Amino acid sequence: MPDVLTARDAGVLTVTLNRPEKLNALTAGVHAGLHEALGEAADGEIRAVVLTGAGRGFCVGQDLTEFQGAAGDVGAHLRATYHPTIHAIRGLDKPVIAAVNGVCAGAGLSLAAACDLRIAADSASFVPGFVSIGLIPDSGGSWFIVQLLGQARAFEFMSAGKPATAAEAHAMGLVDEVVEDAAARAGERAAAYAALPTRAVGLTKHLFEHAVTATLDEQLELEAHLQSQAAQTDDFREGVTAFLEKRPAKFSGR
Ligand code: LHQ
Repeated sequence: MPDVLTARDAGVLTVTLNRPEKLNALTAGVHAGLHEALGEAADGEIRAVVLTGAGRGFCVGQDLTEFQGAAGDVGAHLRATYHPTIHAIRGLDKPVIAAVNGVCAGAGLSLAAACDLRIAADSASFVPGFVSIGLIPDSGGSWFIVQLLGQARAFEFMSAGKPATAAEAHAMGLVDEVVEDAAARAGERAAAYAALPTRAVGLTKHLFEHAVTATLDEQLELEAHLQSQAAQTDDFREGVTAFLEKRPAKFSGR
């Protein structure tokens, strides 16, 4: 079986990390599969993406057996494999929803944090991981987790190394929803996104990403620039026409 599976259902692409016996630890093979899957997600017919794990784990980060004996140049490994994955998720102009079906640790936690939404199973757990083996948060973890939790709580969580339950993760703002079946709920959320004006959703993602480091004037300018693009879409025309005709809009994603 491939290390990463993809399945299409209408406008939704589900990407499943598929090393269940190793809780979907990330190897070079998983990275290659993930890059390919995220490339498929860029297809114009895909309007929302779900990222999940097979079995009882979401993803436990780097497969530590690849670093047995000698770690080698970890920085180079991050740049060559993890950074493109994180950029692919953030650069995708459609929502990526993490269905955190089970344990999520280390770079797996960073991966979930890089997604646009996180739906956790009530049985999921969130393991900082890094500090417990003498490492620091990587794969964007030091950026996304600060965005989600704020600097002080992010430091407390990531430096203490203590796992959080799904309920605790929800309380601290790490996950958006806790449900019994994360994949089913993430599928529902993705299907709802796939019926929305996809370009507007993608531009909103880009706009909010930019807001993190922008001044107000820079943000006002980007809003004006991107709104011009949104106003050129079929979905804008359909949205206004449907409103005026007092009927539900049917958005094509174009
Ligand atoms: C694993 C792993 C794993 C391999 C479970 N590797 N096999 C570092 C370097 C370079 C670049 C990128 O970034 C990073 C950052 C990282 O991501 S470092 C890795 C951070 N992750 C961890 O430290 C998690 C290590 N795993 C654990 O602490 C436990 O497995 C947890 C608490 C996640 C789950 O515990 P259990 O539910 O008791 O499951 P288990 O420990 O029995 O694991 C099941 C299997 O998965 C087991 O294999 P086995 O053949 O013995 O059944 C584990 O060895 C394997 N596994 N994590 N990261």
